[in-house]
Amino acid sequence: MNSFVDSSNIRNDEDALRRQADSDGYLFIRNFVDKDAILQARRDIISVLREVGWIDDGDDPNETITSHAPHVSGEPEFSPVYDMVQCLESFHTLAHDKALVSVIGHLLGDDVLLQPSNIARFIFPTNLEQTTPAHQDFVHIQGTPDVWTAWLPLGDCPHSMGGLSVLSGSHKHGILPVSRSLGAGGLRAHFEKIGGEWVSSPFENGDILFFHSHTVHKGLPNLSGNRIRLSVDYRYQRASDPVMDLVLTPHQGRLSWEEIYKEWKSTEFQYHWEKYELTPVEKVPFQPVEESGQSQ
Ligand SMILES: O=C(O)CCC(=O)C(=O)O
Repeated sequence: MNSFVDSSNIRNDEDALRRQADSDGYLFIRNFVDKDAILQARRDIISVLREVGWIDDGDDPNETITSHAPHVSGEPEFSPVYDMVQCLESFHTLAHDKALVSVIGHLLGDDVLLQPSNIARFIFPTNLEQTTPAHQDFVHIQGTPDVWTAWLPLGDCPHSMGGLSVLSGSHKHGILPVSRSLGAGGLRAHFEKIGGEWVSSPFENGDILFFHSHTVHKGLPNLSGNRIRLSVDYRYQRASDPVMDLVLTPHQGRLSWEEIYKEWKSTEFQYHWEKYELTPVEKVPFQPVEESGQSQ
């Protein structure tokens, strides 16, 4: 697979970033996000996953070796652990990284809204059929097409751990039909007819990928054999655009914001979206098609 186009050398050039984002539907920038903030979130998540036994005990607080049976989002055992991670201040604070938000400002303008429903992912190495299928985020987050996702692994992510791949230029083809699938989101986009090239690169700590809500992308299998891949995805839009009501609630909807904020030390980023007058809209269900092309 070919590498991402590397936009590191245009990181401060607003027009060039916009041109690149418009051309390929994504931006990949190396060595960009505050590494200490990433490592703090990584350590906090690892500490939760150690507490529940999903990551093996060891001397290195940054290590994600697992000998535990795999778990995926949607299983009853997954939810309480995911909710513990949702309560971590460092995980939500990272979404406000100044460099990261400045790129979104270049793409969208000044009134940037971070959709508060931040997502953490822990991808086990042993259930590869649950690798995130090719999809467009718009199907899940709606509101406005002008949403940009920031995806970053928490720490290094060599090819052996998978990572994320993007179908370059696919954001120009509108919303594609979907079928039910295993893996995060549960829906697979029918991208086969639109052409384009799948691209990806290994990530080092601090590297980041941005992509448009219409850009087709997929997870790559975690082939490390024994390590959990940790990553986050954060989503940004204009505050003046409609926003789907569900993304204003904590991801997966079990906790309240009060519960999430209970142990936080700072109030700086709590209820950050309330300074805007938002236009919430309801989610419109997408009808999956059968693989034969028949509507269900
Ligand atoms: O990390 C993954 O496996 C999937 C992430 C993703 O698809 C997304 O951020 O939309």
